[in-house]
Amino acid sequence: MQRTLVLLKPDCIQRRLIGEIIGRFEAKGLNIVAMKMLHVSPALAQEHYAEHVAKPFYPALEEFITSSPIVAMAIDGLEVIRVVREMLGATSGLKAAPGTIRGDFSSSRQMNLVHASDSEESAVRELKLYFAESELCPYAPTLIGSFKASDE
Ligand code: 3AN
Repeated sequence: MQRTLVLLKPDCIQRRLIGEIIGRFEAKGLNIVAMKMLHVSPALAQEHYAEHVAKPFYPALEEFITSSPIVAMAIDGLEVIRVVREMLGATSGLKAAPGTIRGDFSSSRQMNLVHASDSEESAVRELKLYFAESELCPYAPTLIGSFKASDE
């Protein structure tokens, strides 16, 4: 079992795609174990995008991610870090394959709707930025037998 951080970014909220995109994670059988709406501050943006802070595109990225509220989620599942990244598709909506979230709904590299952690290390770091341990609500899904075999 793994846990990943997923953010529905300002463009997702502005375009009224919250339900559509959460629906994809639910339909896949993943477990949403925490969720909240928040406004990302410049300080949180700098922590979240630490690897990009020094890059020329960072000011525009910070302006975008702080422009409207976002929805943050913690999602559990088998191999969920890779599975969710594959559900999102390539970073640019122009390159993301049809059938992926970005491939179906985005035509932009910046307005690409959703962020998800890209490794176990990033997931641990990013989950702590958005959720206190006490905000996580892990639960045993009663429908688990309809989503996977007992030895998977
Ligand atoms: P992902 O969201 O797929 O993990 P990252 O972390 O490489 O992609 O990029 C995060 C955000 O940084 C992108 N959504 C985009 O807004 C911005 N970004 C990344 N690379 C570039 C680039 N070369 N030029 C402009 N913006 C970029």
